[in-house]
Amino acid sequence: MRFIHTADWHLGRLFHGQHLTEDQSYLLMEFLRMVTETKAEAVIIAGDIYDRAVPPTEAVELFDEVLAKLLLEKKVRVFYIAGNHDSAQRLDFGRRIMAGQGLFVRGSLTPSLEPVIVEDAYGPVYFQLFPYMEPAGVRAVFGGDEGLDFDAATGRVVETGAACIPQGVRSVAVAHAFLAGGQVSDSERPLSVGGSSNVSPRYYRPFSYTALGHLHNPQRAGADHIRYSGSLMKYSFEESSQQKSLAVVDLDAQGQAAVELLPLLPKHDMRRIRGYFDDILRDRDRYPASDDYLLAELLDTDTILDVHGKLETIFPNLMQIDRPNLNYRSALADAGQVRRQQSEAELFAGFFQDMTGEVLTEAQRSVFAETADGVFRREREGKI
Ligand SMILES: [Mn+2]
Repeated sequence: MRFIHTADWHLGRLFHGQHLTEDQSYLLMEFLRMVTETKAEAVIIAGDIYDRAVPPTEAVELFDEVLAKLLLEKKVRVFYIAGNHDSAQRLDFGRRIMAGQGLFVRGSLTPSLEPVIVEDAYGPVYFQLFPYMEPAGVRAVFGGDEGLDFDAATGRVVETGAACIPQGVRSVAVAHAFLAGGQVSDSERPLSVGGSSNVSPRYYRPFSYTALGHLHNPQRAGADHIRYSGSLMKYSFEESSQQKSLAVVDLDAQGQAAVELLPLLPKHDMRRIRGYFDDILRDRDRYPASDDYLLAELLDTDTILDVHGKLETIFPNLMQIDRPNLNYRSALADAGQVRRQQSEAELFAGFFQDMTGEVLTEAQRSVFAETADGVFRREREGKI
C-alpha cells in the first residue's frame, strides 16, 4: 500500500499580520497533483489542520475543497486527527457520516480506540488514530492519578490502541505529539508551559509505520519507521533553511515501510538576506528583486530614514528588518528584541521581578504554568 503522510497545514495562519491562505492554497494544489502522480491510495494528515480552534472561513473553504477533490475525484482514503491547534470537537463534526465515504477522523479522545481496517493486495492494514492528547484529557477518559505526565498518559493510550490490533498484521499509527529527542522549530507552540511534554518513541515501535505531526521540520523520531512529515510550508524565518516535503510511504507485504520525500516548493519562499542597505537597494545581481517573504538583516551602523519604504519597492513582501549593528540602540528596542525570543514563563518571571523586586519561587512558577496551560487549552477549545 502506498500512502502520503503530511501534517501541520495550519490553515488560516497569519504571518506578520498577513494571511497565508493563498500560499497554502497554491501548495495544496501541488499536493493534489502529487497525490495523483504517485498513485497514492490514502492520505494521512497528522494534526494541526487549522492554525486555531475557530479558523477563518477561507481556511475552512480551502480544506473542504481539498477533501472533496481527494475523496470525490481521486477516490483516495483520507485519515486526519486533531493537533494542539485544532478544536477537537469541531474537527469531529460529521465523522460518523464521512467514515462511510472513506474519510476517517479522530478529533477527541474516546474510550474505544477501534482501528480502521483497509485492505490492499496483501491483506488488511490497521490504521490507529490518536488525536492530540494531554494528561488531563487522558485522565478524564481513561482514569488514572493526578501525577500522570505526558509520557505516561500517552503511553497508556498508545498501548491500549496497539492492543486493539491483532498480532502480526500490518498497522499504521497517526499521532500528534512531541517525541523525545525531536528537533524543534520556533513556529511550533510548546505543548506545555511548565513541565515536560516529551513522549518516548518506544510506544510507537509495534506499528509498521507511525505518521507524526507537531514538529515542523521533517525528521525521523527514534526509528526510520516513526516519522514527522514536517509542516506544509515554512512558518518562521528560523525555518528558512528547511526543505519542506511530503512523505510517500510504501508498505510492503511484510509491513516494511519505505519512505520517499517529495519536496514542497512554495509560491513565495521564506528567507533571509543580509548586507548593507545601499548594496541591497542597488545591487540587483547580488540581491535580485523578489516577492519572497524576506527578513533583511542590515549591517549598517547608522540610522537610515524610511528603510522599509525604500526596500519595499524592490521586495514587496519584506516582513522584518533586523539591525544587529545599529548604534544608539535604545534600551527599549533592545528589550523588545529579547522579549520576542522569550517563553511565556520567562516573560512572566521577568515581569514579576520588575514589579516586586523578588524572584519567583518554584511553587509560584508551577502555579503560573498551570494557569497558562489552562488559558491556552480554553483558547484552543474556542472558549475565549
Ligand atoms: Mn503544528
